[in-house]
Amino acid sequence: MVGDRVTVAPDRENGSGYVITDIRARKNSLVRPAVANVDCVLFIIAAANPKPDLALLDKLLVSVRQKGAKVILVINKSDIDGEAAQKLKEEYENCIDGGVFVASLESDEATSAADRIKEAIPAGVTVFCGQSGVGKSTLTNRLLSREAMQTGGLSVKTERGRHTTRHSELFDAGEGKFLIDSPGFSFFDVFDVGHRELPDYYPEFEGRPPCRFQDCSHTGEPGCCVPERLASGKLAPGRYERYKEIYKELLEKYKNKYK
Ligand SMILES: Nc1nc2c(ncn2[C@@H]2O[C@H](COP(=O)(O)OP(=O)(O)OP(=O)(O)O)[C@@H](O)[C@H]2O)c(=O)[nH]1
Ligand SMILES: [Mg+2]
Ligand SMILES: [Zn+2]
Repeated sequence: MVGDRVTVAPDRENGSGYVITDIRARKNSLVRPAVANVDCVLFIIAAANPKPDLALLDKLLVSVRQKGAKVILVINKSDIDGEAAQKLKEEYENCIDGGVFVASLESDEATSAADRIKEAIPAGVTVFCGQSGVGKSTLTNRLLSREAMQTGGLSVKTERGRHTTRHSELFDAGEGKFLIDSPGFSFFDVFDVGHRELPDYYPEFEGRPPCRFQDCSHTGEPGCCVPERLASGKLAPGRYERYKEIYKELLEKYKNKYK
């Protein structure tokens, strides 16, 4: 897998090149994109074109948190809809530990945006993740200051990305930072989380005051923290609506499995 730590030896049989003789144990690995030993996942969404799939983003956030990687969110294409970009920033600021950035990676301010993002990226391996056409390869090129990856437009008819990137590739960005550009995707079917553990991956439910019941599902129990969290602005209404949908989906899955 891209991100694997391996041992190589000269390829004696062919007289040139190397062969992998050993793959070290993986610290973690992601399914989509398929990469190993990830320290940080940098999600990119577009303010518009393509329309952000926030339910997909919320599920991905849960699954990355489960793997114990840090998360950064870049809201790109603010030139197309600056207001939508700001709104998304407010919606996600309370649940992303590595920073939320609004950017327009094709404009004059792209360099300063890329500098801010680069600073937030920790040492180690960071993988770029998001729908096709949001600007993952554009950001890769900005951070490396060269055209390392091909970028592509959107389909005029569907306003979706064209799946320009077809493989994951790791680059050395200096300062001990390694970046992986990856292909965009729009479905996330391997979501291996039980409904009971779902709340554990929402930082908005943490803190005081806690819910009356320790195993509160936050879907309407008495004494639940949600009304207070919504009122104080810690929990964004959109995030909560999608949480309830995801919870319902996981509960259905659980019931179907044991019926
Ligand atoms: N308007 C606008 N267009 C942008 C911006 N950033 C990137 N683009 C354009 O969006 C299109 C898609 O960019 P890519 O970097 O190829 O997107 P990607 O996420 O790598 O897409 P896949 O490889 O298909 O997953 C290209 O035409 C870029 O020029 C931006 O900030 N504003
Ligand atoms: Mg790409
Ligand atoms: Zn609750």
